[in-house]
Amino acid sequence: MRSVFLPIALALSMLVADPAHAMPDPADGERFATERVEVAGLVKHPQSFDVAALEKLPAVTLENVTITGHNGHVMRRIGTLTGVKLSTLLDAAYIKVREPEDVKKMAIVVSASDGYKAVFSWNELFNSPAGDAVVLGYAVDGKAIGKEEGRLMLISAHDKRTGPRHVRWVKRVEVLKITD
Ligand SMILES: Nc1nc2c(c(=O)[nH]1)N[C@H]1C(S)=C(S)[C@@H](COP(=O)(O)O)O[C@H]1N2
Ligand SMILES: [Mo]
Repeated sequence: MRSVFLPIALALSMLVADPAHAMPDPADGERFATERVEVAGLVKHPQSFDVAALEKLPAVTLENVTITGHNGHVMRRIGTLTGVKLSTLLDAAYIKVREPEDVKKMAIVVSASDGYKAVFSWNELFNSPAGDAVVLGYAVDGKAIGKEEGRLMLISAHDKRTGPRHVRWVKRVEVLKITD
C-alpha cells in the first residue's frame, strides 16, 4: 500500500507547493492573453507596442531554452524564442536618467495580465551578460505564441532557474527608481 501512496502523496504535495507550475488551462488563455505591452514609468516616451511594432525593432532569437521550476525540475523545452531584448525595448522608450547615479537604483518590473510579476535591475539588463538573454518574445519555433501564454512572453534564459522569470501574457514594463 505504502509503495503506491507515497509517490502519489509526493506528486500532490509538489502541486500544492507550486500550483503555477502547470501550463495554464485554455480558459486562462482566453482571459489573460495580451496583444500589446505598455512601457511606462521613468521613460521619456511612454508607449505601447503591439506585435507588429515589436517586429520593427531589432530581433533576437534564443535557442534551446529550458523552463525549469524553482526546485530545478525541467518543465518544458523551447526550440527557439524570437523577440526583442528587454534592453532594446527600454532603449526605444528612452529611460530618463538625470545623473549617472540614477541607473544604479533602477528596477524594471515586468507584469502580466494575471498579476504575475518579475523584477530586473538596470545593471542586470544593460551591464551584465544576463541582460543579453532577457527577451520579450512574440514567436516560438517561428510561429506566433498562442493565447495559452502569449501573445507576448518574457524569458530570462541565463537564469539558473528559468521558470520564475518566465512571464506569460506580458502586459506592462515599468521603470522605477528605488528611493529610501
Ligand atoms: N503570467 C504568468 N506567468 C508565469 C506564471 C504565472 O502564474 N503567470 N507562473 C510561472 C512559474 S511559477 C513557472 S515555474 C513557469 C512555468 O512555465 P511553463 O508553464 O512554461 O511550464 O511559468 C511562470 N510564468
Ligand atoms: Mo514555478
